Amino acid sequence: MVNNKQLINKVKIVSGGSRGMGRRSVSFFPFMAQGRVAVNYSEEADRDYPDAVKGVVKTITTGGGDAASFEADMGDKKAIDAMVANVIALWGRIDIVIANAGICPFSEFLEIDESLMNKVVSVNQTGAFFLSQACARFMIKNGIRGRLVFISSVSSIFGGELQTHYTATKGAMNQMMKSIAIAVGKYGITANAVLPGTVVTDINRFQLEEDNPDLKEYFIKRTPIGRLAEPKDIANAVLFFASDEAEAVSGATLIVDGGMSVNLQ
Ligand code: RM4
Repeated sequence: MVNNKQLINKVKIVSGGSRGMGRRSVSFFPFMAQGRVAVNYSEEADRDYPDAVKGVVKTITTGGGDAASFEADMGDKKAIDAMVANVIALWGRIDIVIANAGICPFSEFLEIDESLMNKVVSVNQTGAFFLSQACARFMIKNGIRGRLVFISSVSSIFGGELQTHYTATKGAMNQMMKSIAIAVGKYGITANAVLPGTVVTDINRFQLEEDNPDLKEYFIKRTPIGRLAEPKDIANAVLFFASDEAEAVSGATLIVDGGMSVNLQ
């Protein structure tokens, strides 16, 4: 059993932490709510949710934790590097990175233009890369045996008709994670990926609950445990990868989807 207490004093940074899985990962667990948590958000991405990040910080601080919000577009390396420097300036360390920020504008294959493709790649793939790189650089310099946890997706191994851009970035994330795991292992740092199945969050709420509710029911019917995975289920997997008990787990991918992706026949 993972001992949450071991994580409380560690500094966590969650990209895209103001909403969706990032929010739940942050606020769901005591080890997050009572610890020191850097909650990344993007003003652009949260323009329709102006108070989201304040709510997350409040959840943590009222839970006895220490939290601060850090604005950075995860598609901008300079902004990422500045954010990491600010987290270090505030707390003096980074122990756990949850590279969660991701976008999935459902689009017809033939209608995806260069701008949209570059946006999805820059946030989902290169953003996660440069966040982990900046944090690993600090961990290595300071002898911190840290944890890099990437929020990938079942879409990294299965296709999606309206996700030709998104699935490419998640497949790349898995391979990136494996290579990073090799590169940082000698420093006692691990890198792993959680692969959520269909989890209803802001990224897909419109598609699943307004545009095509039948699709949500279809996914539920295909899920052996009888319900879709929820953000708390993803947070459980994050908790394990972030723990001391996962010291020998690196380069791993863990599907969290209630069994849906193996239920083909
Ligand atoms: C996931 C999976 C879900 C979709 C999200 C956006 O990888 O494909 O079905 O709703 O992406």
